[in-house]
Amino acid sequence: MRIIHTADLHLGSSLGNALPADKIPARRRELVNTFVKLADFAEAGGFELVLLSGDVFDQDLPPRTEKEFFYDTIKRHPNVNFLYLKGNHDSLPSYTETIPNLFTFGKEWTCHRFGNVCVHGIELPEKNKRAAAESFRCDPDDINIVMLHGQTGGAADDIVIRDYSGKGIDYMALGHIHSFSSGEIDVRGKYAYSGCLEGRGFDETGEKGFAVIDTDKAIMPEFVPFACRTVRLVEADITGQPDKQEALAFAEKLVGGIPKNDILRLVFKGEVSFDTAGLAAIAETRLKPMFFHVSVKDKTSVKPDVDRISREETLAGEFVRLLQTSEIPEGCDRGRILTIGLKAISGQLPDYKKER
Ligand SMILES: [Mn+2]
Repeated sequence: MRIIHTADLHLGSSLGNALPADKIPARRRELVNTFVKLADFAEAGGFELVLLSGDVFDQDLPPRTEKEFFYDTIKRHPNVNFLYLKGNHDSLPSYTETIPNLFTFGKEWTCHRFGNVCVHGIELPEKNKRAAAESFRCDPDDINIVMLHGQTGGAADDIVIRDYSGKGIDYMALGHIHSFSSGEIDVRGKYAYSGCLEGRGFDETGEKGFAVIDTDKAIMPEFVPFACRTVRLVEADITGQPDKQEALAFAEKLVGGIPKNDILRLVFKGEVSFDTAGLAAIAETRLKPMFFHVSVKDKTSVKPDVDRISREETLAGEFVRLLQTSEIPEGCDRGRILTIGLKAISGQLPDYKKER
């Protein structure tokens, strides 16, 4: 039996932290559409089960559009069984009707059987997730899949993987962590986080998709990239670049191979000998037509020509001479004081702070 494991769709996300207001409605529709495409993919590829390991919706009371789309998609794919375990964002039931190919879970262990495949799940409490492991039972002669939502670790409020070892589990389909990762429960079982289906912000960079397993073979979760666009973080170290134009050209070359569809954050880094005021804004304007959305940050530090400035009969010169002969309190960075002081004197401090 071929099975898709996904989680953390976060349908109905506000997306306000990552995208400008004019891009949000389109991106929100994309989150829904990628789920529809996943259902199409499942049906076309003969997948019998789609496991949804929590946080399908971004909030307990999801927007009506997203809610309707989600349940309609399930109804329109009657040959695929959808198993929906609630997470910490969608902890209240949002289903109001019975759908024959939708299977849900609750606060006690529930098992849904499909031939020799048993899918067990429990909606874990916020505190003391460990207690659930003690009450877990299954028949080791079945193929046992466990769905859980939460982070793995060693504390009482974590999902502790070793608590589930030796219990006859073949696969744990986890949700909550937004990147794919996998590991071993014991000699028999594997666990995996599928990651989210689409990256929503600059804290969800890199390829996103779902995991597939085949219970007729040795179970080995395989990651399938599926997002319609990728959020990428690119760091451009412009140390040694002689001026703004060269720094821009360098950055443009660096991001040249990134697909036009993507969402990009470019961060300028390094120590430079020229004034970078306006660099981030110019780069953003230039790169804007190339991507769905671009955000540029300037995290460079300026390496001022201290020798030259220290000889000037200017306020900057006076500041540099004073700084050179001053004791710096412990924990303070002379270079940073120099950078911020010179920015303040030249009136660029507001820009400089905004760009960071
Ligand atoms: Mn979660």
